[in-house]
Amino acid sequence: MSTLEDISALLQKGKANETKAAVQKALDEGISAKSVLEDGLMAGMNVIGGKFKRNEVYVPEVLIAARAMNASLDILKARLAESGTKSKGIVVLGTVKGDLHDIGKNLVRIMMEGKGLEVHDIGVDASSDKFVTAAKQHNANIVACSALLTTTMTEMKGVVDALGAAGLRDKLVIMVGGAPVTEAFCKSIGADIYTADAASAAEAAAEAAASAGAKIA
Ligand code: B1M
Repeated sequence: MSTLEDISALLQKGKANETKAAVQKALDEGISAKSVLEDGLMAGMNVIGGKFKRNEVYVPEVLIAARAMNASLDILKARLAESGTKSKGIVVLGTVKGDLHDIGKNLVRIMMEGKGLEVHDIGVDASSDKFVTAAKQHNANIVACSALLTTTMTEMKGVVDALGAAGLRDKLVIMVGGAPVTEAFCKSIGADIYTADAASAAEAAAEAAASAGAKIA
């Protein structure tokens, strides 16, 4: 079995320490962080996702796999966050109300920090009020919302509306993403930017922050 297959298999079993060790081994073997993430960790999580859908595994198994994934992301963090040009920009990032999925959001944070953005992560199950309060408190230029459920993605409209009601809508860029979210959905709720993955989210945020900076100056 290759090291990447090992990572996928260990993650599926929820063996956090062993998954971390295999991730480190893969990096030591010269396998890229991107490949470790996509062909090892995410591949394993997709297998778990399929089994979860078919009721072959249940929430506890998925939770321990998620714990192994989050623990392994800590090791990958430094390598994924390429030391690019620092872009000034302040982001408030969270998973919307009712939604507890945080792995994608955590990846978005890692990638954005890698672009030099200051990211304030308000966690999961974040209400629109929490987004508004954090945006004010940190003087954010970007509010970024993640959702993994078709039942919670609609909360993103609540965030857009709440930012509007607070008079902040024209002062910041609203980004949305997560598996069920689409470009058409983004437009329909009046958000600004949809991206399909964490790396694209970080690139789009850095660009948006750069143009916000230009507007302020
Ligand atoms: Co949940 N779950 N889950 N789950 N879970 C899904 C999402 C599901 C697709 C599984 C399935 O049926 N196949 C399904 C959703 C169906 C739907 O609505 N369409 C589902 C369900 C139904 C549920 C529950 C309702 C199950 C239940 O209780 N009966 C429940 C809901 C709980 C809640 O949130 N209120 C639930 C619970 C859980 C756990 C708690 C057990 C656990 C989460 C643990 C955690 O996150 N710490 C969990 C997990 C792990 C999954 C799967 C297996 C994996 C999700 C994941 O982390 N993927 C998932 C099935 C799957 O995706 N294959 C599933 C890896 C991660 C890197 O990908 O988060 O998509 P992802 O992030 C991607 C992109 O989406 C994007 O970037 C990342 C890649 O670079 N992205 C952004 C994410 N946010 C972004 C923001 C951006 C831009 C891009 O800009 C701001």
